[in-house]
Amino acid sequence: MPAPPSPAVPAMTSVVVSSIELREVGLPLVRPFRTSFGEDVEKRCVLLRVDAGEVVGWGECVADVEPRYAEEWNDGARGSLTRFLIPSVLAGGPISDPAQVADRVRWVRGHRMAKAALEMAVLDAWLRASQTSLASWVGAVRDRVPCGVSVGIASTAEAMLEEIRGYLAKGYRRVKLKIEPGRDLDVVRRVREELPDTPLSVDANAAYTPADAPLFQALDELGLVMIEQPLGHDDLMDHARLQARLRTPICLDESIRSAHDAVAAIEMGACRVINIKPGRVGGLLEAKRVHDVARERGVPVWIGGMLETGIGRATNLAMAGLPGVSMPGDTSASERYFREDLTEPFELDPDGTMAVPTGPGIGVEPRPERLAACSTRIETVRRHVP
Ligand code: NPQ
Ligand code: MG
Repeated sequence: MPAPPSPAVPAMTSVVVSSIELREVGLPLVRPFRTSFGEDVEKRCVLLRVDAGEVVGWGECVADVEPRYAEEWNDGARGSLTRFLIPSVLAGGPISDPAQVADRVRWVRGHRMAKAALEMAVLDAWLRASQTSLASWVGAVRDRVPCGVSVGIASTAEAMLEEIRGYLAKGYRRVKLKIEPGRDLDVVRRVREELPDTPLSVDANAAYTPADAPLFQALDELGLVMIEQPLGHDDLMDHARLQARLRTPICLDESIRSAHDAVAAIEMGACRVINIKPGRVGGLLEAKRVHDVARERGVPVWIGGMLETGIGRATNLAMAGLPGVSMPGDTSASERYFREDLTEPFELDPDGTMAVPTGPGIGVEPRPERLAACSTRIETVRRHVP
Protein backbone atom coordinates (compact mmCIF):
# COMPACT_ATOMS: atom_id res chain seq x y z
CA MET A 1 0.00 0.00 0.00
CA PRO A 2 1.38 3.48 -0.80
CA ALA A 3 2.45 5.93 1.88
CA PRO A 4 -0.13 8.52 2.88
CA PRO A 5 -0.39 11.47 0.48
CA SER A 6 2.06 14.09 1.65
CA PRO A 7 1.90 17.22 -0.46
CA ALA A 8 4.16 18.98 2.07
CA VAL A 9 7.08 16.70 1.18
CA PRO A 10 9.06 17.45 -1.98
CA ALA A 11 8.67 14.45 -4.25
CA MET A 12 12.41 13.91 -4.60
CA THR A 13 13.43 13.82 -0.93
CA SER A 14 15.85 10.98 -0.50
CA VAL A 15 18.22 10.02 2.32
CA VAL A 16 21.25 7.74 2.32
CA VAL A 17 21.68 5.95 5.64
CA SER A 18 25.37 5.40 6.36
CA SER A 19 25.13 3.78 9.78
CA ILE A 20 22.70 2.97 12.56
CA GLU A 21 23.59 3.04 16.25
CA LEU A 22 21.74 0.80 18.71
CA ARG A 23 21.74 1.87 22.28
CA GLU A 24 20.15 0.20 25.27
CA VAL A 25 18.88 2.69 27.83
CA GLY A 26 17.52 2.27 31.35
CA LEU A 27 15.34 4.81 33.15
CA PRO A 28 13.99 4.30 36.66
CA LEU A 29 10.19 4.47 36.91
CA VAL A 30 8.65 6.88 39.41
CA ARG A 31 6.70 3.93 40.87
CA PRO A 32 6.64 0.22 40.08
CA PHE A 33 4.23 -0.60 37.23
CA ARG A 34 2.40 -3.85 37.80
CA THR A 35 0.26 -5.65 35.24
CA SER A 36 -1.18 -9.15 35.06
CA PHE A 37 2.08 -10.25 33.36
CA GLY A 38 4.59 -8.81 35.80
CA GLU A 39 6.05 -5.79 37.51
CA ASP A 40 8.61 -3.30 36.20
CA VAL A 41 10.62 -0.86 38.31
CA GLU A 42 12.70 0.38 35.40
CA LYS A 43 12.05 1.09 31.73
CA ARG A 44 14.72 -0.58 29.62
CA CYS A 45 14.63 -0.41 25.85
CA VAL A 46 16.61 -0.15 22.63
CA LEU A 47 16.94 3.21 20.87
CA LEU A 48 18.11 3.56 17.29
CA ARG A 49 19.99 6.53 15.88
CA VAL A 50 20.11 6.68 12.11
CA ASP A 51 22.99 8.62 10.61
CA ALA A 52 21.98 9.93 7.19
CA GLY A 53 24.64 12.56 6.54
CA GLU A 54 22.97 15.92 6.95
CA VAL A 55 20.28 14.52 9.22
CA VAL A 56 19.87 12.00 12.00
CA GLY A 57 16.76 10.07 12.97
CA TRP A 58 15.65 8.47 16.22
CA GLY A 59 13.55 5.38 16.86
CA GLU A 60 12.48 3.53 20.01
CA CYS A 61 11.73 -0.17 20.31
CA VAL A 62 8.81 -0.99 22.63
CA ALA A 63 10.07 -4.45 23.58
CA ASP A 64 10.85 -5.03 27.26
CA VAL A 65 13.56 -7.00 29.06
CA GLU A 66 11.48 -10.19 29.05
CA PRO A 67 8.94 -11.47 26.49
CA ARG A 68 5.88 -11.09 28.73
CA TYR A 69 3.61 -8.59 27.01
CA ALA A 70 4.55 -10.03 23.61
CA GLU A 71 7.03 -12.45 22.06
CA GLU A 72 9.74 -9.85 21.51
CA TRP A 73 12.35 -8.85 24.06
CA ASN A 74 15.26 -6.42 24.13
CA ASP A 75 18.16 -8.74 23.38
CA GLY A 76 16.11 -10.48 20.70
CA ALA A 77 15.26 -7.14 19.11
CA ARG A 78 18.92 -6.12 19.10
CA GLY A 79 19.79 -9.44 17.50
CA SER A 80 17.18 -9.23 14.75
CA LEU A 81 18.07 -5.60 14.07
CA THR A 82 21.86 -6.05 13.82
CA ARG A 83 21.77 -9.35 12.02
CA PHE A 84 18.85 -9.02 9.58
CA LEU A 85 16.75 -5.86 9.66
CA ILE A 86 19.36 -3.08 9.57
CA PRO A 87 21.57 -4.81 6.95
CA SER A 88 18.50 -5.29 4.72
CA VAL A 89 17.60 -1.61 4.91
CA LEU A 90 21.21 -0.46 4.38
CA ALA A 91 21.72 -2.77 1.41
CA GLY A 92 18.70 -1.36 -0.39
CA GLY A 93 20.34 2.01 -1.04
CA PRO A 94 18.81 5.48 -0.72
CA ILE A 95 15.38 5.86 0.88
CA SER A 96 13.11 7.99 -1.29
CA ASP A 97 9.87 6.72 0.26
CA PRO A 98 9.50 5.65 3.92
CA ALA A 99 7.43 2.62 2.79
CA GLN A 100 10.71 1.16 1.49
CA VAL A 101 11.74 0.29 5.05
CA ALA A 102 8.85 -2.11 5.55
CA ASP A 103 9.32 -3.45 2.02
CA ARG A 104 13.00 -4.27 2.62
CA VAL A 105 12.35 -6.16 5.87
CA ARG A 106 9.17 -7.93 4.77
CA TRP A 107 11.10 -11.17 4.19
CA VAL A 108 11.71 -11.38 7.97
CA ARG A 109 8.69 -12.93 9.58
CA GLY A 110 7.42 -11.30 12.77
CA HIS A 111 9.80 -9.09 14.80
CA ARG A 112 7.30 -6.27 14.51
CA MET A 113 8.60 -4.19 17.41
CA ALA A 114 12.14 -4.24 16.04
CA LYS A 115 10.86 -3.39 12.54
CA ALA A 116 8.76 -0.53 13.92
CA ALA A 117 11.76 1.00 15.71
CA LEU A 118 13.80 0.88 12.51
CA GLU A 119 11.02 2.37 10.40
CA MET A 120 10.53 5.14 12.99
CA ALA A 121 14.23 6.07 12.96
CA VAL A 122 14.53 6.12 9.16
CA LEU A 123 11.23 7.97 8.80
CA ASP A 124 12.40 10.56 11.34
CA ALA A 125 15.59 11.18 9.32
CA TRP A 126 13.64 11.34 6.05
CA LEU A 127 11.07 13.76 7.50
CA ARG A 128 13.83 15.97 8.94
CA ALA A 129 15.46 16.06 5.51
CA SER A 130 12.03 17.04 4.16
CA GLN A 131 11.47 19.67 6.89
CA THR A 132 8.12 18.01 7.63
CA SER A 133 6.59 16.92 10.93
CA LEU A 134 5.47 13.33 11.45
CA ALA A 135 2.04 14.60 12.51
CA SER A 136 1.39 16.52 9.30
CA TRP A 137 2.88 13.79 7.09
CA VAL A 138 0.76 11.03 8.64
CA GLY A 139 -2.39 13.12 8.41
CA ALA A 140 -3.00 14.38 11.94
CA VAL A 141 -5.82 16.89 12.18
CA ARG A 142 -5.39 18.07 15.80
CA ASP A 143 -2.62 20.00 17.50
CA ARG A 144 -3.66 18.90 21.01
CA VAL A 145 -4.99 15.49 22.07
CA PRO A 146 -7.02 14.37 25.11
CA CYS A 147 -5.07 12.00 27.34
CA GLY A 148 -5.82 9.10 29.64
CA VAL A 149 -3.69 7.25 32.15
CA SER A 150 -3.04 3.61 32.98
CA VAL A 151 -2.93 2.63 36.65
CA GLY A 152 -0.87 -0.38 37.71
CA ILE A 153 -2.22 -3.09 39.99
CA ALA A 154 -1.76 -2.22 43.67
CA SER A 155 -2.26 -4.34 46.79
CA THR A 156 -5.45 -2.51 47.80
CA ALA A 157 -8.24 -0.57 46.11
CA GLU A 158 -7.48 2.32 48.45
CA ALA A 159 -3.93 2.56 47.17
CA MET A 160 -5.21 2.59 43.59
CA LEU A 161 -7.78 5.24 44.49
CA GLU A 162 -5.15 7.50 45.98
CA GLU A 163 -3.06 7.23 42.82
CA ILE A 164 -6.13 7.78 40.62
CA ARG A 165 -7.17 10.91 42.53
CA GLY A 166 -3.72 12.34 41.87
CA TYR A 167 -4.12 11.75 38.13
CA LEU A 168 -7.65 13.17 38.04
CA ALA A 169 -6.40 16.30 39.80
CA LYS A 170 -3.88 16.72 36.98
CA GLY A 171 -6.67 16.56 34.39
CA TYR A 172 -6.50 13.06 32.86
CA ARG A 173 -9.72 12.33 31.00
CA ARG A 174 -9.91 8.56 31.33
CA VAL A 175 -8.50 6.12 33.87
CA LYS A 176 -7.56 2.57 32.96
CA LEU A 177 -7.23 0.06 35.77
CA LYS A 178 -4.96 -2.90 35.27
CA ILE A 179 -6.65 -6.09 36.52
CA GLU A 180 -5.63 -9.69 37.11
CA PRO A 181 -7.40 -12.74 38.51
CA GLY A 182 -8.06 -12.09 42.20
CA ARG A 183 -7.67 -8.32 41.86
CA ASP A 184 -10.55 -7.39 39.64
CA LEU A 185 -14.25 -7.09 40.48
CA ASP A 186 -13.90 -5.89 44.10
CA VAL A 187 -11.30 -3.28 43.19
CA VAL A 188 -13.19 -1.97 40.18
CA ARG A 189 -16.47 -1.85 42.13
CA ARG A 190 -14.80 0.09 44.91
CA VAL A 191 -13.26 2.58 42.48
CA ARG A 192 -16.59 2.96 40.66
CA GLU A 193 -18.36 3.62 43.98
CA GLU A 194 -15.95 6.45 44.78
CA LEU A 195 -15.81 7.83 41.24
CA PRO A 196 -19.30 7.34 39.76
CA ASP A 197 -18.75 9.72 36.82
CA THR A 198 -15.12 9.13 35.84
CA PRO A 199 -14.59 7.42 32.46
CA LEU A 200 -13.09 4.11 33.63
CA SER A 201 -11.76 1.13 31.72
CA VAL A 202 -9.93 -2.06 32.67
CA ASP A 203 -7.05 -3.89 30.99
CA ALA A 204 -6.47 -7.58 31.74
CA ASN A 205 -3.50 -8.12 29.40
CA ALA A 206 -4.88 -11.49 28.35
CA ALA A 207 -5.03 -12.95 31.87
CA TYR A 208 -8.45 -14.64 31.65
CA THR A 209 -10.15 -17.52 29.85
CA PRO A 210 -13.67 -18.02 28.47
CA ALA A 211 -14.53 -19.71 31.79
CA ASP A 212 -14.29 -16.25 33.38
CA ALA A 213 -17.32 -14.97 31.44
CA PRO A 214 -19.31 -14.49 34.71
CA LEU A 215 -16.65 -12.06 35.95
CA PHE A 216 -16.96 -9.99 32.79
CA GLN A 217 -20.75 -10.05 33.05
CA ALA A 218 -20.40 -8.60 36.55
CA LEU A 219 -17.97 -5.93 35.26
CA ASP A 220 -20.53 -5.23 32.53
CA GLU A 221 -22.76 -3.65 35.21
CA LEU A 222 -20.19 -1.01 36.17
CA GLY A 223 -20.52 1.33 33.19
CA LEU A 224 -16.94 0.89 31.96
CA VAL A 225 -15.87 2.61 28.75
CA MET A 226 -14.30 -0.68 27.63
CA ILE A 227 -12.70 -3.94 28.72
CA GLU A 228 -9.25 -4.28 27.16
CA GLN A 229 -7.79 -7.63 26.07
CA PRO A 230 -9.57 -9.91 28.54
CA LEU A 231 -8.64 -13.19 26.80
CA GLY A 232 -5.76 -14.82 24.91
CA HIS A 233 -3.11 -12.63 23.27
CA ASP A 234 -3.48 -14.54 20.01
CA ASP A 235 -7.23 -15.11 20.13
CA LEU A 236 -10.10 -13.54 18.20
CA MET A 237 -12.78 -16.25 18.39
CA ASP A 238 -13.17 -16.38 22.17
CA HIS A 239 -13.32 -12.59 22.26
CA ALA A 240 -16.12 -12.61 19.67
CA ARG A 241 -18.11 -15.04 21.82
CA LEU A 242 -17.54 -12.94 24.93
CA GLN A 243 -18.34 -9.64 23.19
CA ALA A 244 -21.71 -11.08 22.09
CA ARG A 245 -22.62 -11.46 25.78
CA LEU A 246 -21.53 -7.97 26.91
CA ARG A 247 -22.82 -4.43 26.44
CA THR A 248 -19.43 -2.99 27.38
CA PRO A 249 -17.18 -2.75 24.31
CA ILE A 250 -14.21 -5.09 24.24
CA CYS A 251 -11.03 -3.30 23.15
CA LEU A 252 -8.32 -5.45 21.62
CA ASP A 253 -4.64 -4.69 22.16
CA GLU A 254 -2.32 -7.75 22.04
CA SER A 255 -4.55 -9.59 19.51
CA ILE A 256 -4.22 -6.91 16.80
CA ARG A 257 -0.86 -7.24 15.05
CA SER A 258 -1.78 -5.80 11.65
CA ALA A 259 -4.51 -4.04 9.68
CA HIS A 260 -5.49 -7.51 8.48
CA ASP A 261 -6.05 -8.62 12.09
CA ALA A 262 -8.07 -5.46 12.70
CA VAL A 263 -10.41 -6.21 9.78
CA ALA A 264 -10.85 -9.81 10.93
CA ALA A 265 -11.53 -8.78 14.55
CA ILE A 266 -14.08 -6.14 13.54
CA GLU A 267 -15.85 -8.36 11.03
CA MET A 268 -16.18 -11.27 13.44
CA GLY A 269 -17.34 -9.04 16.30
CA ALA A 270 -14.31 -9.73 18.50
CA CYS A 271 -14.06 -6.09 19.56
CA ARG A 272 -15.78 -2.72 19.25
CA VAL A 273 -12.69 -0.61 20.00
CA ILE A 274 -9.02 -0.97 19.01
CA ASN A 275 -5.91 0.12 20.90
CA ILE A 276 -3.26 1.07 18.32
CA LYS A 277 0.41 0.72 19.21
CA PRO A 278 2.77 1.27 16.29
CA GLY A 279 5.33 -1.11 17.81
CA ARG A 280 2.85 -3.96 18.14
CA VAL A 281 1.76 -3.76 14.49
CA GLY A 282 5.25 -3.38 12.99
CA GLY A 283 5.44 0.33 12.35
CA LEU A 284 3.83 3.72 11.95
CA LEU A 285 2.64 3.06 8.41
CA GLU A 286 0.87 -0.15 9.43
CA ALA A 287 -0.55 1.69 12.47
CA LYS A 288 -2.00 4.26 10.08
CA ARG A 289 -3.58 1.42 8.08
CA VAL A 290 -5.13 -0.03 11.28
CA HIS A 291 -6.55 3.43 11.92
CA ASP A 292 -7.89 3.61 8.36
CA VAL A 293 -9.60 0.21 8.29
CA ALA A 294 -11.20 0.85 11.69
CA ARG A 295 -12.37 4.30 10.63
CA GLU A 296 -13.90 2.96 7.41
CA ARG A 297 -15.88 0.53 9.57
CA GLY A 298 -16.93 3.08 12.19
CA VAL A 299 -14.82 1.52 14.95
CA PRO A 300 -13.22 3.97 17.43
CA VAL A 301 -9.50 3.68 18.07
CA TRP A 302 -7.05 5.20 20.53
CA ILE A 303 -3.28 5.19 20.88
CA GLY A 304 -1.81 2.89 23.50
CA GLY A 305 1.38 3.28 25.47
CA MET A 306 4.38 1.11 26.31
CA LEU A 307 6.02 3.32 28.91
CA GLU A 308 7.95 4.98 26.11
CA THR A 309 10.67 7.56 26.63
CA GLY A 310 10.11 10.92 24.97
CA ILE A 311 11.13 9.44 21.60
CA GLY A 312 8.27 6.95 21.41
CA ARG A 313 5.97 9.30 23.30
CA ALA A 314 6.40 11.92 20.55
CA THR A 315 5.36 9.48 17.82
CA ASN A 316 2.37 8.29 19.84
CA LEU A 317 1.19 11.89 20.19
CA ALA A 318 1.50 12.47 16.44
CA MET A 319 -0.60 9.35 15.79
CA ALA A 320 -3.14 10.47 18.40
CA GLY A 321 -3.85 13.49 16.19
CA LEU A 322 -5.33 11.30 13.42
CA PRO A 323 -9.00 11.92 12.66
CA GLY A 324 -10.23 8.43 13.62
CA VAL A 325 -8.66 8.55 17.08
CA SER A 326 -11.79 9.33 19.02
CA MET A 327 -10.94 8.22 22.56
CA PRO A 328 -8.26 9.44 25.01
CA GLY A 329 -5.25 7.12 24.85
CA ASP A 330 -2.49 6.01 27.20
CA THR A 331 -0.44 8.96 25.94
CA SER A 332 0.38 10.25 29.43
CA ALA A 333 2.86 12.93 30.47
CA SER A 334 6.54 12.05 30.93
CA GLU A 335 6.23 12.56 34.70
CA ARG A 336 3.64 9.77 34.96
CA TYR A 337 6.57 7.38 34.43
CA PHE A 338 9.88 9.23 34.74
CA ARG A 339 11.35 11.78 37.08
CA GLU A 340 13.61 12.75 34.19
CA ASP A 341 12.77 11.77 30.60
CA LEU A 342 15.40 11.42 27.85
CA THR A 343 13.88 14.32 25.92
CA GLU A 344 12.36 17.55 27.13
CA PRO A 345 9.40 16.31 29.18
CA PHE A 346 5.93 16.05 27.70
CA GLU A 347 3.52 17.88 29.97
CA LEU A 348 -0.21 17.55 30.48
CA ASP A 349 -2.24 20.72 30.30
CA PRO A 350 -4.71 21.06 33.22
CA ASP A 351 -7.49 20.51 30.64
CA GLY A 352 -6.21 16.96 30.16
CA THR A 353 -4.65 17.45 26.73
CA MET A 354 -1.10 17.32 25.44
CA ALA A 355 0.44 19.09 22.48
CA VAL A 356 1.24 17.15 19.32
CA PRO A 357 4.90 17.85 18.43
CA THR A 358 5.23 20.19 15.45
CA GLY A 359 8.98 20.20 14.70
CA PRO A 360 10.51 18.32 11.76
CA GLY A 361 10.38 14.52 12.04
CA ILE A 362 9.20 13.23 15.41
CA GLY A 363 9.90 16.73 16.74
CA VAL A 364 12.12 15.80 19.69
CA GLU A 365 15.65 14.56 20.38
CA PRO A 366 17.31 13.03 23.43
CA ARG A 367 19.17 15.51 25.62
CA PRO A 368 22.81 14.43 25.18
CA GLU A 369 23.72 14.37 28.88
CA ARG A 370 20.62 12.49 29.89
CA LEU A 371 21.11 10.02 27.04
CA ALA A 372 24.71 9.37 28.05
CA ALA A 373 23.71 8.87 31.68
CA CYS A 374 21.01 6.31 30.77
CA SER A 375 22.90 4.30 28.13
CA THR A 376 24.13 0.86 29.11
CA ARG A 377 25.40 -0.53 25.81
CA ILE A 378 26.05 0.89 22.37
CA GLU A 379 26.84 -0.79 19.06
CA THR A 380 26.90 0.46 15.48
CA VAL A 381 25.98 -1.22 12.19
CA ARG A 382 27.59 0.43 9.15
CA ARG A 383 26.67 0.33 5.50
CA HIS A 384 28.95 -1.95 3.57
CA VAL A 385 30.72 0.19 0.96
CA PRO A 386 31.81 -2.06 -1.90
C1 NPQ B 1 -0.95 -2.13 27.74
N1 NPQ B 1 0.64 -0.41 28.59
O1 NPQ B 1 -1.74 -1.34 27.30
C2 NPQ B 1 0.50 -1.74 28.11
C3 NPQ B 1 1.16 -2.78 28.87
C4 NPQ B 1 2.60 -2.59 29.21
C5 NPQ B 1 0.39 1.74 29.65
O2 NPQ B 1 -0.89 -0.10 30.23
C6 NPQ B 1 7.61 -2.17 29.47
C7 NPQ B 1 7.31 -2.30 28.13
C8 NPQ B 1 6.61 -2.17 30.40
C9 NPQ B 1 5.99 -2.44 27.75
C10 NPQ B 1 4.23 -2.31 30.93
C11 NPQ B 1 -0.02 0.33 29.52
C12 NPQ B 1 5.27 -2.31 30.00
C13 NPQ B 1 4.96 -2.45 28.67
C14 NPQ B 1 2.91 -2.44 30.50
C15 NPQ B 1 3.62 -2.59 28.28
O3 NPQ B 1 -1.29 -3.30 27.82
MG1 MG C 1 -3.28 -3.19 26.92
